[in-house]
Amino acid sequence: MSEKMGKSGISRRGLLGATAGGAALGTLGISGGAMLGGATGAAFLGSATPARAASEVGHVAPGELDEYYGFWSSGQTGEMRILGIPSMRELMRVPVFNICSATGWGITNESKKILTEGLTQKTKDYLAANGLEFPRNGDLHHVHMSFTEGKYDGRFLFMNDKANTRVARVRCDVMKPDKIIEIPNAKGIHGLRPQKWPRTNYVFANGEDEVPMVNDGMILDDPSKYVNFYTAINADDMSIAWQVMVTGNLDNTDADYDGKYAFSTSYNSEMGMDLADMTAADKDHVVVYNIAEIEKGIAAGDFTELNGVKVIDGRKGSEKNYVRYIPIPNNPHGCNMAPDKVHLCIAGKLSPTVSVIDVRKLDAVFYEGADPRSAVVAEPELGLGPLHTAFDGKGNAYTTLFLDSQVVKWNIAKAVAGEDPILSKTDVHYQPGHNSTTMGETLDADGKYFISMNKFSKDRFINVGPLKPENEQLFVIDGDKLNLVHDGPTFAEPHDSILVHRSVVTPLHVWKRDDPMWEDARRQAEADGVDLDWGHDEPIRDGNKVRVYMSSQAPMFSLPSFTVKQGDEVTVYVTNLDDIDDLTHGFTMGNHGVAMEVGPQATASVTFTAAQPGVYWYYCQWFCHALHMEMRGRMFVEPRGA
Ligand code: RUQ
Ligand code: CUA
Ligand code: CA
Repeated sequence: MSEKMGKSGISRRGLLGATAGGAALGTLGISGGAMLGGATGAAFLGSATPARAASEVGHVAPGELDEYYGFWSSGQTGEMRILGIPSMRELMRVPVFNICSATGWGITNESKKILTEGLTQKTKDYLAANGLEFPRNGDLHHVHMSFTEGKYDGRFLFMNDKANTRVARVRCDVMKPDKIIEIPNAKGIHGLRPQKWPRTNYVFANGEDEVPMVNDGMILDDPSKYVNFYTAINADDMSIAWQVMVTGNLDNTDADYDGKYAFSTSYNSEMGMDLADMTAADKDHVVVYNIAEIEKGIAAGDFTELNGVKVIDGRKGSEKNYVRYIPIPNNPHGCNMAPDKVHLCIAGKLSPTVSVIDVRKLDAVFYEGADPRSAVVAEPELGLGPLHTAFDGKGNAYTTLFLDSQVVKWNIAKAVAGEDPILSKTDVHYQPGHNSTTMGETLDADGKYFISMNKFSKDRFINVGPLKPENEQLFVIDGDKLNLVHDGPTFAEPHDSILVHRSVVTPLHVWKRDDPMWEDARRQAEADGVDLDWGHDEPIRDGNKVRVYMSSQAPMFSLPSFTVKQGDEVTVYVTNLDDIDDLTHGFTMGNHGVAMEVGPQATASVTFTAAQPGVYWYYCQWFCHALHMEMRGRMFVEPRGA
């Protein structure tokens, strides 16, 4: 067999010289017409984009495209989701902190590398003691996009994992994570926001849980020695830029539109360790970080190095010009910067108020010693349990009222003028947490749609057992009225979302062959003298490590079988040669707990031990062709000593 021929007898030139679908069909002696029922035919048919009719606001007819992307957190599911707005169709689930059977996230070598390389050694050690290479869960609350000059720039999405103190970055060109890092020192990364101005140089992340500064067991139940950390991550390489040690815990965060200040809410300024103590004081605080002063302090060496991170001391009494603490009533939660560039809105949670901070007054607080409360220019009473605030770019704010099960629309200028700011209240079902408006956290805020992300659905849907879905409600903003256009369940348990105009995001249809995602595979293939694009007829043996290279092209793998020995550590590399929209293949090795997605023009790899002799079938698990079921092959595992 020639080097350019696979076991299936398809020549490489033959494949590359024609469209992928056509070449495969021709080889099989099946006419294109016979295949039109298959996915390949559908992909061809879909390439002619039908004219799409304009529709009424909030309604998207079947076949019409949405105007906005919704990027959704999924809470304790650990993935990011992509929705179409206003249809609220769920378009994609992007595994990030979770393990995914469909895509192989957490199973492939490429994803395992991303999931492990950013962990601290200490975490790797105690995970190993539990038989794990990386955490198998995540708690993803906040998804936010990178900014350039106060507007989304469509490059990256950043998100937190509260459960395992991690931050991830997702590439918007392929909608896959490329970096996941554990944040040293801090515990329980909750609030997360990218810097808005001049661009996202930093991603800011709040540590919610208090622990001893050096958490090595020498200090245990002595909360007077506990601290919290605010972290600035370099967005371009996902390294830690610096941390600020603060008094009180940290909940939500946001940044201004001038690149000068960032903010965190704290509900536990008391440093209480139980509910009674965490709610004891009638005021907690917002921490204001002075970015330029912190950078100066770092440059001047005014830091302690802790686990490789430069840490500035911003605790009460030693805050210098690095931070200020602004007293805010009672266990505040949401922290939202208005796109008027002036007003920061802090939701009171246990207080029925939203505290409005004028960021122009912060210079006086820092440099002239003004009373920190002098920056609070309004504190309107809006209703019970205010949690988060969204904006329409027209001077209005929309705050969720958890206890009232309402969203209140109010006018910021009226609140500042001391007038009654409430414009309307709308019932939502039930107990809303986060909310967002289209482009509402950017200078492009357009005030078109509003989403209320409700924590309880109760009686809203037919009963599915004791575990109920959440409920999300999308409204068209119509003057002061909110008109409901979607009311539907979501699974555990979205917190935050952003609604991004589709013009901002332009993902690829097929991967580029030189993508860095599989650079290890590329390097290994080169070392093995194998053309990664095509694969190799025989496994490459290297002691008891065996590398199997194959390509896939609907509806075939280039290798109908391969042989290894019992006990071999087998790595299978699959390159999808199909260069067609929506033509994803997969690779599942039966009874080995191994599956992966291989997107068009992508390479993916997976490693497992062939522990038991016998015949094992592998197959493509993404439906790719009328002969998708036939897209399979055998692994022969020879008994040891045979
Ligand atoms: S924060 S509503 Cu409010 Cu993570 Cu969830
Ligand atoms: Cu390839 Cu299914
Ligand atoms: Ca408190």
